[in-house]
Order: sequence, then structure tokens, then C-alpha cells
Amino acid sequence: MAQANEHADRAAPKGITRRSLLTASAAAAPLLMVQRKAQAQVLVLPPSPPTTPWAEELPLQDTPLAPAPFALSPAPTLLANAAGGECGRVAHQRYEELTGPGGPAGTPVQYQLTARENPAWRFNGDNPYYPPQPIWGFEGNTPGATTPGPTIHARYGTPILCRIRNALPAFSTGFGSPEISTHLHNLHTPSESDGYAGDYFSPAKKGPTLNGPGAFKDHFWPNLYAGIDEFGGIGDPREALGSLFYHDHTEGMTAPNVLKGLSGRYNIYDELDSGSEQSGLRLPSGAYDYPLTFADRRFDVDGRMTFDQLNPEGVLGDKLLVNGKIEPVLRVARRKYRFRLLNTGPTRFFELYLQNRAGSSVYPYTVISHDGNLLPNPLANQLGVRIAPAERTDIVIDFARFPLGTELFIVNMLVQNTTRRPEKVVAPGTRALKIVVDRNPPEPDMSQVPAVLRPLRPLPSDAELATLPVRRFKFERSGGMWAVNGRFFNVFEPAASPRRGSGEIWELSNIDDGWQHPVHIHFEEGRILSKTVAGVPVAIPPIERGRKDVYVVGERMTVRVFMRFRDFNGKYMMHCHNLTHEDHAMMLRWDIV
Ligand SMILES: [Cu+2]
Repeated sequence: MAQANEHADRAAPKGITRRSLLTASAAAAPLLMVQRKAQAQVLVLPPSPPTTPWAEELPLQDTPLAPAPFALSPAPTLLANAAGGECGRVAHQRYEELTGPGGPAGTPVQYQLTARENPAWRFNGDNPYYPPQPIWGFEGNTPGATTPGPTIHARYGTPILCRIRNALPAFSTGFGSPEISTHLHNLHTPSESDGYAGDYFSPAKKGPTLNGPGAFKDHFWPNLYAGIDEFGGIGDPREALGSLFYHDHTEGMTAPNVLKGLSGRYNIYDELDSGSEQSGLRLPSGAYDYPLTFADRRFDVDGRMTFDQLNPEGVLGDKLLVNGKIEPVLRVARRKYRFRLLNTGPTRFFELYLQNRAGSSVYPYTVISHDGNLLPNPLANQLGVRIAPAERTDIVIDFARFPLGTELFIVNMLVQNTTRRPEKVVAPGTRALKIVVDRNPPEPDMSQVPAVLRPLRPLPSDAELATLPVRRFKFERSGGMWAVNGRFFNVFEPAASPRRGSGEIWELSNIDDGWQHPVHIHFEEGRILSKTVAGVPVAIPPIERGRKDVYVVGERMTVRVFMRFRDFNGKYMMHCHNLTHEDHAMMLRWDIV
């Protein structure tokens, strides 16, 4: 398929307020020396330097961030505290009603995260080909930013007030831009705390939807189930989320800022998914509840991470990261583990398998959740699970069946040679993580995977569904960039304004046959009603029959999604979570009114 050179072909967009177009030429991005094969959309990049595999060990457990050790100063306020250094956000919605006396949630627990440069991150242990180098990450209560940032363990019914400070350098060297807007994907969060793309800030700069710059922004994460208006109290427990992540969402700069390291994990628990092996579902918990964040990156001949933020085609990495490290090792006990798998992209899809040392066979595992939401019933004996950028899946692996000393690998068997889409599954795949079964657990494994996890709210009847408004969104190329319904992201212009409390059907279509778009709808979980390819219905895989927030819209595919719009008003986004497509404007604003 012949397509123009995208750098030379930025046609005038309709109604565009795109920040990256304005900033791109001024950004100090070191453009890679790349060759383009004429008409073939293939970037020929030098390979990353040789790695030293399986040398660096991941921590045995993921230690969650503790609440801020001291009361936040200045004290959080309903309206932005500009005099105290806060950027110019609008007032927290429903804050006093939800957290005040008699409210369902109680006083928020205070947390603090600081976006900061870590000047000497090591991607591959002591390997001299990968020198200590600057990354951007989040710092918790102890000095030093990491990528991923600290994991937050939240609980339904206990709101969080998280102060996010921006202490990044005033000027970026390399790619990225030092303003931040942090989105907690996909918490049921009032819009002013949702990390809107126009809400980016630094001490010196402000996004178009903020009133002023600042050193910090307070985010109100209510940790309430969706449905508080309909059900009262803390909402509908069938709407519980579980495995979330926070990441930068700055307009036009999300890909480079996330690549540079601005993301972290957020687990949320409740009575059912209790975080304990003594109560609720008794899923593997504590040290045995472990996040694994997958991504790909590319490094230059000096071993420094690179990214071409101007290229709307995107870039694939040739090194896989797990929790910010290339080819690390995780030592596990002989018992059940819950691994929370996440793909932070920017573009590559993964399909992950548990493989033996010889690379000759794979072992099945149990899938318990998708997009962070527990499935109604576990899917046992799965050999592999595919995750597009921003998709999450929790799996349970029982290492009790392996003798001590067993070495295993998590491998990606999904071949993807271009940024367009994944191709096919080919064994033995690329090894991303080595797992060594090196000890018996100090206590008996009390965890289980029950046959029933979390019930789903029934869908409306077909008759009710037939009465709902249908909105159609077409994901397509436009002028060498990426558009929805022919338009690029406009930070001020809502493309849809559903009424609060209503339900609608959103139809997501990809008219192109070359690309796959993992489309993310903020704020509300949806249910896939149907999928068609070129008009022909295709089956909805069991893993996609629960609640989702990312919908992979494949070639010539239309996905119909049932959505509700509940509890808060204001601006939210829908966008392709291929971060390059998102930055090159395949994003829209929608408002709950
Ligand atoms: Cu896309």
C-alpha cells in the first residue's frame, strides 16, 4: 500500500489545536538517523546493544506506597490553592458530599507522588553497554524516582487525595516535555482529577484547560464503585475495578513522557477481591500478588533510550522491558501467584506464555481478570493471553507443580514487525522474564481461585438496547496522521455530550485494513455487544465478555459497546491507546452533562 512520507505530509487538519504540532519543531528531540524504504513504511534502525540476560533480579515482592508520612502542606483545598503552589484546576466535584460527615466515603487518605528525573537509571544491571542514564519516574516517600513508579494499594470506600508534584527538569534533554497530566486508568474519577490531556502543568507552564501553572495538582480519587447515584452508598460492587495504572496523558506528549518512565500501578481491593488469603475470594495476595508491566524500547549505540516523537507511524522497540528492566529474573516460591500483566506500549502488542527452560513447551495458567476487572468465572488452562497497549490481564500460576530449581520464562510469542498490527503467534518467541522456582513457601498456600469471581450486572434487554442512542466513531488516517470521524483532537470541543445517568451504544469502527487500534474510553467500563469484520459478525472471545475499557478495533472491524455515564459531570476522553496514534491526534473529548 503506497502511502506518503508522513513527515512531509502534515495536511492542514480541521479545527486543530494540536499542541505537538506547535511544539514538535521546537522540541529538542534527537531524531534518529533512519532510512525509509521507499513506499514501504519500514524504518531501518540500528539494533540496540547486546544485553546481559537474566542478571538483574526483581524484588521478591511489590511493596505498596504508604500514605504520606506527614499531613500534606499546604493542606488540600476544594478549590485550587494557587497561592500555595497548586496549578489552576477547577474545584473537586462532590467532594464534601462524598467525603464529609454522613458521606459514603469518609476522609480521604493523603498520598504524594513526585514526577522527577532519576539521573542514573540502569535498564540492564551492570551491563556496560547500557550506562546509567536519566529517566523520568515517580518518587514516593523515599528519595529517588523509579519507573514504574510506586504501586498504590487502594480500597473501595476509602478515598485518596493524591498530591502529584512536578519536579521534572525545566527543560527536557532528548524526547518528552516536562509538563504532566496524570491519568489513573480507568478509575471512576471526577473529570478534574482524570488527567485530561489539556490539564498539563509545570511550575512554568499550563495546559489550555487549566487556569494557571503550578508545582503540584491534587487528584481526588474517590475509590467508589460506579453507580453511586443509582444505588447509593459507595455504588454498585459489580462495577469494581482491580488492576489499574497511572500514567502521563499530556496532550501530544503522552508517548514520549510514558516512554521516559511516567507510569505506575494502582491496585484496588474490596471485600471480595480482598487482598487477603483469609477472606473474600482468597486470591493469591501480599507477596504473591505481583505486577508485571511489559513494554518495548529501543536504545542507541551508546545504550541510551531513544524515541522518535515526531513520527506519526510510531516506533517499535527491539528490547522488552519488564518492570523497567531488560530481561530480569523473578524468584518465586512453590505456590500460587497472581501476576497482574499490563502492556504500557507504546505500540507493540504482546501475547504471553509460560515456557520451560528448553523452550520446547508451555504451561497453562488461569486467567481471572481482563482490563483489570475480575471475570465472572475464571478461564482455566489458558496457554497464552494477548494484551494490546493499555490492556491488563491478571493470571494465576501455581508453581507448586514445579520442583525446586525449575527455571521458566515468560515469553512473547506474538510477532510484530511493523507498527501497524501484530502478525502471528510463533514459538518459541522472545523471552521477557526468567522465573526461578527457588524455595518452598514459609507458610501453607491458603489461596484459591474460586469458580465464581465477580458477578456481572445483566445487560439491558434487547428491547431496551434498541431504544438507546447510537453514536458512531470512525478511526481512520487523515492527512498522514490519525483521526476520529475525520477530526483531530480538539481540547475544547466535545465530540459527544451524553446525559448523566443515561446509557448509549458506542460503535467503534476501523475502516482501514492495515492497522489495529486499541481504543480506550475513559471513566466508564463498557460491555461489548457485538463485533463484525467487513460487516460479518465474529465471536466475542470469552475473555472479552466481561467489562472492558480498551477495545481493540481490528482491520475493517466494528465493535458495538454498551456504555453508561454515571455520577460525575465534565470532560473525558476517548482515544487510541497506541500512544503514537493518540499523540498524533486520534483522540476526542466527550462530556457528561
Ligand atoms: Cu491506533
